[in-house]
Amino acid sequence: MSYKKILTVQDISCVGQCSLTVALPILSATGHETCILPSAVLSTHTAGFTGFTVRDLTEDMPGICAHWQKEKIRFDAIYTGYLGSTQQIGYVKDMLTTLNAPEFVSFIDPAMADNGKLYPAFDNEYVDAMKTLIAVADVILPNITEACFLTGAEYRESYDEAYIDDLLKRLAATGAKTVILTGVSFKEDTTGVMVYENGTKSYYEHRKISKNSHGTGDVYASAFVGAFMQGKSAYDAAGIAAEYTVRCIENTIDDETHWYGVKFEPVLPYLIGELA
Ligand code: PXL
Repeated sequence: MSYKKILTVQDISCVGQCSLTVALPILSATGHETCILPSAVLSTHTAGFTGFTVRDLTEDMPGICAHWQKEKIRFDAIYTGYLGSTQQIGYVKDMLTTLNAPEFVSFIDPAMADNGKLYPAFDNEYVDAMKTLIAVADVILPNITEACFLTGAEYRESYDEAYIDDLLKRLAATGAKTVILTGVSFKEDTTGVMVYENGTKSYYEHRKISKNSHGTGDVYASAFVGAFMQGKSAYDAAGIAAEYTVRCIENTIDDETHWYGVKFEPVLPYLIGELA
């Protein structure tokens, strides 16, 4: 197994099983050193809880990065998720060229929208800044809603393969090298992931669970990054992450009290086994 040093930049939702509380354990389980840069601290995530507190950590970022540069700390990969402000997107762009080790890989999960809507904290200015970040990314992991916001394509709930092909081409035209488009479903009982690299697409199809779960985008992206950094191809990593995420949802679906996230922890041995 290879052992990489990965920096993940996303928020700490203290309760809610998303962002850093998901990325850190999953990346560690996939065998990598995981460093964190919290973008904000929230009492909970913003999808379903009300009255949550938010502390934006934008102001702390330049000092933290300057210290790392002084210490000559470099990362094999940077993986970003939910960011705290538009200004942070600029800081992250700088990090891709100041904190990068040789053979560096950047993974950008736009983490800003779902089901046709932006998350409450974000606006068009944030979307425009995110466009500039995905343009310099090695791998991007949008869902269909995010893909539409990032490319100006019309959001559709039902679609055909031609619509997805158009989205993939638009995403690649932004400059991102590898596109992992999640939540692509052509049939009632299956969904999947489109992997688009060098003008070639491949589809990983898997069973669909009707329940809409929170935090699964973060579970998916974290497992993908961990597997990819273990040397898996984008397609194999996409499949491993999908199978892991489906099992996490299945492990949670019968527990109505657990509506805010998925119980991903007991399924970690499965993920580890896939990478052994
Ligand atoms: O899972 C994405 C996410 C991350 N962080 C916060 C969120 C969400 C989704 O709503 O609210 C704070």
